[in-house]
Amino acid sequence: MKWWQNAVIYQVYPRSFQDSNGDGIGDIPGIISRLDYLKYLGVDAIWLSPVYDSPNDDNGYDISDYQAIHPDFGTMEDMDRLIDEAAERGIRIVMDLVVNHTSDEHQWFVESRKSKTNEYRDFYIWRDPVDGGPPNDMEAAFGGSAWEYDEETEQYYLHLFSKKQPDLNWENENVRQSVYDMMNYWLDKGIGGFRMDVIDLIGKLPDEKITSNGPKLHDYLQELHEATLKGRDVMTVGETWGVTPEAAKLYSDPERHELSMVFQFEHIQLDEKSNQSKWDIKEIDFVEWKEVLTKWQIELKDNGWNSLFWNNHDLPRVVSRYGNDSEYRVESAKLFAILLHLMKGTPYIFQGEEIGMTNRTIESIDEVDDIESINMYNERLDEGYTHEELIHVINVKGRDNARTPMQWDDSDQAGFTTGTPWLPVQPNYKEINVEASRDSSDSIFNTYRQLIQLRKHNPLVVWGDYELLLPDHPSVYAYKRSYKGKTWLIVANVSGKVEHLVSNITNSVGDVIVSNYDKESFDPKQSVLQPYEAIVVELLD
Ligand code: TEU
Ligand code: CA
Repeated sequence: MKWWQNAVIYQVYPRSFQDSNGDGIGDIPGIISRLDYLKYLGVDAIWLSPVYDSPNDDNGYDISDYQAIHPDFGTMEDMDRLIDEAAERGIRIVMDLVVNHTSDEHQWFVESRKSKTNEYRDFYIWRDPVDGGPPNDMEAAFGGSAWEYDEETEQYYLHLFSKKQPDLNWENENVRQSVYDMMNYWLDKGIGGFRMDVIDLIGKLPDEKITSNGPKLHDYLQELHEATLKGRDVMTVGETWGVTPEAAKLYSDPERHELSMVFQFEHIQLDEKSNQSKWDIKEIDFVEWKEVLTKWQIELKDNGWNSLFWNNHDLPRVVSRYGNDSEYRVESAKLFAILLHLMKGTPYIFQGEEIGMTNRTIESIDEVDDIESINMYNERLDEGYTHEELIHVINVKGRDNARTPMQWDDSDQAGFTTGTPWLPVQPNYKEINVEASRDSSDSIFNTYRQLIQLRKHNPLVVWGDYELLLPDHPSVYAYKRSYKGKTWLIVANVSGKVEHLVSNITNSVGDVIVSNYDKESFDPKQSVLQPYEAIVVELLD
């Protein structure tokens, strides 16, 4: 068994976690000051979103120096101390690895754009104009063409994200070797591994307009493994938006020596109209949602490994998105925790999820920080969308939802900063905060704590087979996990209505293992489920 197979990972978005010096920006000393909290929660590792030097065009996902810490976040000494102090508490630090692209202010790109013969020219993807315009019609994720013209050398460079994020040319062996050297620098510091940003794009063939899953992708990853990860007890998780279960096995089958696991986003994308964008939203079909989650549980059960998540720094808050963030906030937040943490794979908690933090509501585009939302707003306003519909969709899907400051207590600025936070604290912090949650036994926080301990102490949670029950039920999600003759039943009413459940499960039932309604018994043959009720029981013979 690998350490990450019964681990729970906690994602820290450093700008918004804890400020230590009153400049309104979260920082590494701030994270260190909260390690005891994370230890108490019980997590095994922190996935740390980028803390490297960056002009912050995309909040740190545009890196200008992989081996320097952004002064906003602290110094390399602070970083080394974070790794050590976390280790003392049994927590590993998993670094964000953003190597599909760099910042345009990275020294490699500064050199590259100087001349066609510069030794760094081929570190990036440069092409001649075609008919006086860009080489082809590829689009960037943050709007506009993926090609940017550079006057200096009269060629275009490729950027799949913002124009300040030029794509690295992975076909160049020197690029790959430089990335491996940088990775080894971090691995030698004793980090716990890497989360690999949009790693499925590195095998791109821009001339053929192929971006994800290019032909050499897996060769590169095997080479990367050999050069960096081999023989080290670390975990890796690739961010792969376009992955299928078949491809996920290619990444995560241990025999292939690539990655520990990938993030797949199929369940996340079920609220998008087909072949449109994240902003073109539709109602989720609940039965389909269960089917998709089940498919991944079944497909990766033997030769691969799943990551389990509802949230990250790019996604809206789970309780607002799939649950009910007003009347049933506590119940529905616990329900989604229970559903996810009883599945097979490695669960991830995004900061604030463990206290049921909610989406942010804005009225004006001036309130938005995120480049993705701002560019979309401007582009679509020109195309004729109304202000109201655009603000609505930003409130539903925008990335700032996840990025508001962590709510620690009910003091000014929620205990996040003594200054003015870079993004406003949510007005609901007086009620929703760590201090209010930590010491109350029936809090969302304590449900997360309990679920983490269940995984630690029950091999069934880590290894058990998964079976979906009542697949066509329009509001109940029920599944079984079984391992070595033991079976647990998980039942959740994913609706705000009372549900009368009838099933053909004839087993007698053991103790209640988890419940978000304090239930002491449960009859699966026939029962009444309260709004957003979730319960876990053992099935006996
Ligand atoms: O995200 C990948 C990505 O494709 C996002 O643009 C995604 O489509 C969108 O945000 C979903 O809401 C990764 C990082 O997680 C993101 O923060 C970065 O902006 C992006 O890569 C570029 O590095
Ligand atoms: Ca600070």
